Amino acid sequence: ARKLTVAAAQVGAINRDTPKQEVVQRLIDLLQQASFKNVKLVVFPEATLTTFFPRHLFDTQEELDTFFEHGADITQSTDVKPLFDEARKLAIDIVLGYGERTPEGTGYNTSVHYSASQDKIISKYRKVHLPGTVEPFEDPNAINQLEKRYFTPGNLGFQAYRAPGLVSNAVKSASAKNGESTVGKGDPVLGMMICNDRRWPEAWRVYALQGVELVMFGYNTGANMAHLWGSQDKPMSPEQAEQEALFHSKLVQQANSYMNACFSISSARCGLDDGKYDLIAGSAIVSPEGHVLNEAKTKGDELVVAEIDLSDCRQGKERTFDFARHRRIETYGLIPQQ
Ligand code: CDT
Repeated sequence: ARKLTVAAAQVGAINRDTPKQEVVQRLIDLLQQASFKNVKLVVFPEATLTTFFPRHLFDTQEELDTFFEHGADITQSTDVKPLFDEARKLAIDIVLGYGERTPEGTGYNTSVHYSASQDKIISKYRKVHLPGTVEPFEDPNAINQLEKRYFTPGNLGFQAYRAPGLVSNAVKSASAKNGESTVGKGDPVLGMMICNDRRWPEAWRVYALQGVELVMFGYNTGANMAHLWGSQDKPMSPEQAEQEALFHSKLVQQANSYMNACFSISSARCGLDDGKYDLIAGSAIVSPEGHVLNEAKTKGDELVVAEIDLSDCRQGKERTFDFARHRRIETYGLIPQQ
C-alpha cells in the first residue's frame, strides 16, 4: 500500500475589492484544518488569490496587474509568503493557482506545487486550454470570460513529476536495480492542470502516458454561462444551468480518472462573487475506478479530505488500460495532425 491523505481546499466567494491578505488568511485557516486531519497534500483552486478577474474589462494595465503575482518566485511574494510559511511549518505540500506576470511581462494562468519537505516550488504548470474571448461580449448583460485576452497559452506542456516525502514507504530510487519495474512503487507521479484543461482528453492522456497517479486541478466555472457554452438556444433556468455545469464537471473528472487509471483532486473557487457572479462548487476526490471518494457539501470555504492508496492505480494501469498491450497507436495518427 502507498497511502496518503489528500484534500481539496475549496474557496468560496471573493469580491473584486477583497484584499489578497484576507484571502491568504482564509487559505491558512483551511491549511490548519488540514493539519488536524493529517493531510499531506492540499490542492487550492485556479486563480485562488483574487476574484475571477477575467470576467472584468479593466480600464488600466495598472489595475489589471493588481490581480497578478509578479516576480520570479511566488513563495517570496509579500502577500502570499505567509501561506508558504504555514505550509512549511505544518509539513503540508500545496498546489496553488494564481495569475502569473513574468519579468518579461507575459501573463499566464499558472499553478505551482510547493513541497514542504524541499521548501521550494518543485513543479509549475501554465494553463494550456484558455476558454472565452479576446474581446468583451456586445451584450452588456453577458458575463465576460476574457482569459484569451489576459493570458498566453501555457508553454510548459503537461510535465508529470514526482513529489518527495509524501508516501512514507515509497521506494527511494525511481531507477530499478536488477531490471525490476518501479512502476507504482516510488514517490507519487503527479500532474497539474487548470480548469478548462479538465475537459480535454488529450491533457489527461499526455499525463497518463507518463504514468501519472494523481491529477490535480482547480477551477472557476460559471454557474450560468449558457451564452458562452453556446447552449442559449435551449433555455434553462439558473438552477438547471448550474446543475448542468456541475454534471459536466463531475462527468469529465470521473470519466478521465477511470480512462487514465489515476486519482484526481478538483478544487473549486465557488459561490457568489460581488453578490452577482455565481460559480459552481463540487470539489471532489475521485478514484482510478471513477468513484467519488469525497465531495464538497457547501458553496463556501470547505476542506474535502480523503485517504487514498496510490497502489489502487495498478489494476487500471496493469490490466484494463495497460497501454503497452492494448493501445493501437498506429490508428491514432490524426490526433497530432489536427
Ligand atoms: N476558468 C475556466 O477555465 N472556466 C471554463 C469556462 C468558464 S464558464 C463557461 C471551464 O471550463 O469551466
